[in-house]
This record gives sequence, C-alpha cells and structure tokens, in this order.
Amino acid sequence: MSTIAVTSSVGSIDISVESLSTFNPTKILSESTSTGSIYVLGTLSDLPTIVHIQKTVLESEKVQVVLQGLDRLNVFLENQPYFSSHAWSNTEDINRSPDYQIKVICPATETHIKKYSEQERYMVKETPKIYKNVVLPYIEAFDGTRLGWVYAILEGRKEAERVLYKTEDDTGFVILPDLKWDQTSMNALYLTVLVQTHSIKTLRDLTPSHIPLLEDIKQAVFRTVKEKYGVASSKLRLFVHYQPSYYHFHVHVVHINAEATSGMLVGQAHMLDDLINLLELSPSNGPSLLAQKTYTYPLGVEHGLFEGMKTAGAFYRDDDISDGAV
Ligand code: G7M
Repeated sequence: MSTIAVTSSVGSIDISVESLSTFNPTKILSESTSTGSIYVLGTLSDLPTIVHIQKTVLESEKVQVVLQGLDRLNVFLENQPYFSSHAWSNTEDINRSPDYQIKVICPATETHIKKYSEQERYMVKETPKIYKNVVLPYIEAFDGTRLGWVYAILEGRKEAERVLYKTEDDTGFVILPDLKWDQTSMNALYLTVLVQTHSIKTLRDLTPSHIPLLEDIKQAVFRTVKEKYGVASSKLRLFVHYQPSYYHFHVHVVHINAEATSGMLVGQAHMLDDLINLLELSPSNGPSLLAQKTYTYPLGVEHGLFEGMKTAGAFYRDDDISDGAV
C-alpha cells in the first residue's frame, strides 16, 4: 500500500488509501463531459482539499482484455447497426456506476470506417454553383439504407421507449436522446430532433415556409428539456450541421457546459436561431438566403465529397493539397 507523506505548515499529510477514504466532498468545482474527470472541493483531516479524479486512458492493446473482463452489460440503445450500452467489470456492488460506456456499430460499412478514421482535413468553400454541380448529385446518390435508423425512429420501430416528445401529426418531429448521450450527466445533455418530412435534406433546403416548424421545434425542446431534465432553455445550444453525416434534416440540442466536440466547431455548426433569422430576411419568393449562401467548412480526405470538391476547385488553395494525402 503506497503512502505519500508531505510536510507542510500544518504538519505531515498522508495520502493513502485509508486517508483518501475519509475525504469529505463539499462542492464540485468543475467536470469534464468528454474525459469524465472531475475536480471536487472537500476536506481531508479537516483541511480544505481539492481532489481531481480522472480515469486513466485506455491503452489500445487492452481493448480485448476489457471486453473479456466484463461482468454486466446494459444495452440502453438498440437501433441496428448502432448499439449503446453501460458496462460493469465488477458487479459485486450493484449500485456502482458503470465502468464504461460502450458503443458498437455492427455490421460496420466502409463508410463508417472512413467516418471514424483519423484523417487530414482541408477548408472548402461551397458556393451555390458547387452545391448544384457536386453536392446535390452526391446527396441524390446517397445510400438510402444509411437513413434506416432515422426512419425506424420516426416510424416508432426503434428507440420508441426513449422518445421524449413526438408531434401528433406526420408533418412534425420527434425529440430523443442522441446516440452519444447516456442520460446521466446533465452537463453532457445531447438530444436529437428528427423531422418527419423527407423533403429537407440539409439546411440549404429550408425556406421561409419552414419558420413555423423550426419555431415549434425550439419551443418543444425548451418545454421537454425543462420538464424531463429540469434544465433551463438558456442552458441549451440548438444547432444544425453542414455538412451533416445524414441527409435527413435534424437539429442538435446540447447543454452549453458540454465540452465542444468537432461537430460543435465554427464552420460545421449553425445556430438554429441564426437559420431562422436568415429565413426571416429571405425573399418570400425564390431561393432563400440559406440556399444562396456560400458555406466554408472543413472536409476530411475520406469524405465522399472530397474528390468532387477537389476537381471543382473548392479548396482554399488546391496546391496545398498534396496528392499523397488524397
Ligand atoms: O448532423 P449529423 O448528421 O452529423 O449528426 C447525426 C446525429 O445523429 C449525431 O449526433 C449522432 O450521434 C446521432 N445519431 C446517429 N445515429 C446512428 C443515431 C441513432 O441510431 N440513434 C440516435 N438516437 N441518434 C443517432
């Protein structure tokens, strides 16, 4: 058993299994929603003390050891090929919080493998012309089976028990926890709103006629989150991705304390309120400002649009993009 003795003006302080077990927490100073680490203020032997606990990073070669050592699994999301679960390596104490959150994609396609692979990314400028010539044909040729999970939710075949709100009519939307959120920490709150209509592929398809739908989404999200989780609307970030991974219109709802992931970065995330405002400023006839706009965002070399964008000259400086990277 290791003990570290530190001499200070208050005398010798022992850090040991025994002394740490007497730590009396009084206040959480900060939490990280991405690493799960936490800073806690409390007392140790009546002295003010800050404890920072962070689980050590899993070494890649230990993956099999971890999976083989699991004692219990609670699969809380099943929407094949996507599964999310909590896992315990030791269930002697059944009230213990899970040791892991394990997500599984099975069967994984080549597209999934590319999506999750680390890759070089480059800034691209997508003008309406490039959208028409490169992006629209890509969206139209998009493999419809990739939207299977969306339709399964909308039709009530999957994740029905997780749905938080569903409009009565089939012109509305469904609100439910995102695949990424296990509904434990409110600071990590992450919901998805899926619209019923199949006609809006991306934010470029939005027109002023969609303003009531977007406003309804906002109000329903605020009400639902307040009722269900006690989180105020002023704590929520509502945004839309461009490019999204799935070409069926959906809105991301994330707690403002959640640590930014790449999907929340400028370029990819567009605030829902800004979209509504641009629609309000759009002409009532003809293409909306969202359709007329040029969008600037990062694109990975493994993305299905990469080659087409390169050929169309959409990158900031094509000569920066080495052939080796492509
Ligand atoms: O905007 P973009 O297309 O990148 O985001 C799609 C969002 O849908 C992400 O936040 C995903 O985590 C979420 N998501 C993806 N899948 C496959 C599922 C699923 O099967 N169930 C739920 N609830 N959310 C999902």
